Amino acid sequence: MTFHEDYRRLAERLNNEGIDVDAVKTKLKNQHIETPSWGYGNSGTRFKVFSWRGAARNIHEKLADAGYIHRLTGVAPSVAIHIPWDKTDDYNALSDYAAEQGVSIGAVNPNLFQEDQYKLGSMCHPSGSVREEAIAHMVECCEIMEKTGSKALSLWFADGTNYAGQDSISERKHRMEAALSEVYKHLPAGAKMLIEYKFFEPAFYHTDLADWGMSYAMALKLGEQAQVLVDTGHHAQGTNIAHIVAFLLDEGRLGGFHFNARKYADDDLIVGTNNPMELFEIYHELVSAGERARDVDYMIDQSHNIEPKLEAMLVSVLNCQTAYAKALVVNRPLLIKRQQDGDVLGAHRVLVDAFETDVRPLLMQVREEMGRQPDPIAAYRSDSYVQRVAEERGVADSGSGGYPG
Ligand code: PSV
Ligand code: MN
Repeated sequence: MTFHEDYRRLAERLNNEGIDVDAVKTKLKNQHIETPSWGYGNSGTRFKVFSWRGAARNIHEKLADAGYIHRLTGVAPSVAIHIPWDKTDDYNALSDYAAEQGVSIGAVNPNLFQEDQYKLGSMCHPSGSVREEAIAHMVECCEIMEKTGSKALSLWFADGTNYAGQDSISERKHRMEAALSEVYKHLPAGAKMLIEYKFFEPAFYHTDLADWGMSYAMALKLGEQAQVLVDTGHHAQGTNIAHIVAFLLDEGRLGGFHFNARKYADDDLIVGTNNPMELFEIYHELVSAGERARDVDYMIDQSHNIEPKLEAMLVSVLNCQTAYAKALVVNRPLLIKRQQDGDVLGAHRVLVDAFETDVRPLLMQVREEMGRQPDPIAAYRSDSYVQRVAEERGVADSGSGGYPG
């Protein structure tokens, strides 16, 4: 195949730069991107959900699809679940079914935004009884973690207010602290609580955890198991996410990512499409942090509407793989030297050189060594899986568990 010669030339170039290509390949083989169950069902915007023929209708079909993505890529071995969308009576059976599909259950995401009682919030709701219900739901999710072997409780709150004076911001903060510390006691041993933030939507005057600093403050109060989750779509325009990542890594509090791409708001587009340089910068900070990035969870959080579900997920995983590969081929000794010399553009050039490196032959080689198809998109496009599930499943109504829009 043609890529072998390209790979040989690239490996030679990298070796000449002092980069250990075998070590790079080992890291790429150990990469782990978690896909979300809600990315496999019908989902969309608040204007319209375009139903997709063959979209998964239940958690079993979602796990089967995730297993397919893992078979194609070799780097997506776990699936985040959302409760109650993915609720089932028998979580042991669900874990077994996931294992049969070649995947495991990853982060458990409680849903604290779709019930009527959460109109004014969940953890920060003015009513103590609503807060109790929210806490009980999260404790139930901790129990599901025990049963499924999940190691992450991933929390995002739609809590906030729409108008100045609607509620006391500081009181709501106290309610959040109290509720989180209650839930923290129920975390399974060795598990993480991931605290996500978002500066707007669905609340528009203030959200109770608006940025990384607020999540970080909560995590510090709770304890070591509490960590910040960075969703790349949850920042104001122009925010330097790589800086946030570097800071949290240095503090030992970066728990994980929700990857997606955005242009205007929380657009949930395919990660690395309109922001490849930003994704590379993030991975560069992760690679630079070395061992300090060891326990970070990498998850996709996207909700596709007009894109074919499986191809969108596949491209998402591959884009993360590409960004990681580019970050791994940064000539670090040269970068450090130029930084110390105060060589502004020379240092920048080292990053640009890595970003502009065509890592496709390297990734093809890695996939071949992993026993996968070198080009997963070509493999997917010539495969019958999509056609088969379209025939078997037909068109589900939009209530198949996912963002209804
Ligand atoms: C909503 O903005 C959101 O995308 C959050 O990021 C959550 O992580 C996700 O949905 C799942 O509830
Ligand atoms: Mn998210």
